[in-house]
Amino acid sequence: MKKFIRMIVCLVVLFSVFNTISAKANSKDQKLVGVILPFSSAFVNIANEQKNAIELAVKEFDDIKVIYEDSKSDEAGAIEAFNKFTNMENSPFAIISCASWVATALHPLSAKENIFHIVIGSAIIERTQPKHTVRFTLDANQEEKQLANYLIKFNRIAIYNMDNGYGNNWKKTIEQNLSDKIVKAIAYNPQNKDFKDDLAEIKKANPDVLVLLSAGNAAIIAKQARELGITAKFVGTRPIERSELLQEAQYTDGLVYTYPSYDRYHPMIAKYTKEYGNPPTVFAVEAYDSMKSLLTAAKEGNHSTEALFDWYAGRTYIGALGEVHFDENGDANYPYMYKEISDGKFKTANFQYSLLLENARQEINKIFQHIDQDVKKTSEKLSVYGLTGKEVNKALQNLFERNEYVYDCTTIDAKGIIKNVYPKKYEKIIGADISKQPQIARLHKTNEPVVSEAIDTVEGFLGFDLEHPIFDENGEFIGSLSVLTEPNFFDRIISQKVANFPVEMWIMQKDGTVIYDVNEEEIGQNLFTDEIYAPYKSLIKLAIEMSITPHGSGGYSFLDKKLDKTVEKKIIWTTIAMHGTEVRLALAHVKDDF
Ligand code: COI
Ligand code: CYT
Repeated sequence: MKKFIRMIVCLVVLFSVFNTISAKANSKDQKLVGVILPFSSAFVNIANEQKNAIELAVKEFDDIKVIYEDSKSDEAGAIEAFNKFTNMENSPFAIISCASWVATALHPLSAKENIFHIVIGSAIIERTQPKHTVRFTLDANQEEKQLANYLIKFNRIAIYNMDNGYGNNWKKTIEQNLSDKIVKAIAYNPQNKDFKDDLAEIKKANPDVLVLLSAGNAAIIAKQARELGITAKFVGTRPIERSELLQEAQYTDGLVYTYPSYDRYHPMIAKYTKEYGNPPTVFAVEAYDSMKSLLTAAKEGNHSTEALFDWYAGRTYIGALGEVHFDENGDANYPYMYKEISDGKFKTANFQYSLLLENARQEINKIFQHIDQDVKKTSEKLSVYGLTGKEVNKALQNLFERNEYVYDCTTIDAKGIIKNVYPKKYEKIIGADISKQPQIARLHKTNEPVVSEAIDTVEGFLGFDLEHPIFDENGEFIGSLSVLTEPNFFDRIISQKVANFPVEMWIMQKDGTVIYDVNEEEIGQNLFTDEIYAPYKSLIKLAIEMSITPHGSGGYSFLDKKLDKTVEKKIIWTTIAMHGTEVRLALAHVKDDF
């Protein structure tokens, strides 16, 4: 009997335990969202801005409740706030939180509690759990690549960063990529008001640029730095665009920083400005998009963590941030650009167009020069070995393996017949007569190295051929050594150079042929003669000017990046020249994007 009672008690206990577990897992309020913001902290202005923007988004939906909790200034505060939500009898179906350190602290907890989690204002997150957390902020690694493009021109970099999960991790990222240039790095408590001692240390290191990984504090820091006689350029990141900086414009003037190029014409921007008296920063823009997208997903019937995560993953969401692409991990990607403080305002930095164009030109040039020197050296070797045979095979293979942008290497005889090729898999082109290709004719005439224009190669694609003549030991011309660039040669270089900037680059030959564009359909088309360009008179006029002028700028109207609608574009161009062939490298951006 005793045994029986014990068994019953056991069962009852088990049952009730099971019941509370399952009750807890199920009792989510599908109308309730929890929001955790750093109200009692140095970032109170950011928190208030986010709250305002969230209220705007919520107004567009019926019957939604939002509860705000204060994460205060650190991880402990955030966890306390999170526990308040999960201990509720009817807990929120989703939680939105701000700040990198909060994101990293709450990410494993939201997975454990199986609650859907959105993070905003979080450039850093240490992800350990799949499929629970969606992030609206671009990762610091991405932003840093863009910032580094600018920082690289300085020689003595000092870093002054907030001592938290944002500042410390961002600093590490810069250190990883530019370590040999860093002369000083100090972390500061964001609650401080006096930074003079640290700044005196920084001054001693004599930096030519001071990177401030800061929010509104940057205003006082800039003031105290200038008063101490620090003349270094100020450089910042996304959280630095705070109104405090304009109040100290005489000290912050010239600050350059990376920032999202969000949609300035989105109705949310005007609505926010009207409602709250100040224009929003990207913190509000992100907060608005996060809440609006979440409530849209919920309205479509998604409430479980899994369904919500899947709604975002792989999606391109169009909101106030512009076009936001979420990858499979739940991380957002969207364009950033350079901004600067000038004339007391936050402005799009004009230098970015020429900087990006020049960087791309130099990169393409450097690769061409490198290949060119290698082809030259190899062609000299072949004066002993000739055009075929074991040694030639080896030389072609080595040349190929040293140059990642090369599609194949060939030897061509004095009549213009291909004699040998590496890789061997293309051997069916051996014997092809390419004497009619203009660069071969030119090489035969001058016996000088050549670079072709875009040619229909015997390999079967539109390619570029770089050739050096081969002379035998008596100085007789016996043929040439050729390398063909990969079909995606320009794309591989340029897509990296414009990555995440709201600009596009294209390349035109002087005869009007488009030899590179993000739209593959355009490659090989001629701007002067092809039908798709005919309706765009301003573009044709510009192309004519480009064909006769090595450097310049202008404007035209044409289809946007996705060939959807006609937009006004601004453009600058420059020239890449190699062995008598010139092409125009152009950078264009939509006027309205800034
Ligand atoms: C970030 O962590 O990415 C932020 O922007 C946090 C902000 C409160 C400074
Ligand atoms: N192919 C090649 N012309 C071609 O068509 N490999 C060199 C030159």
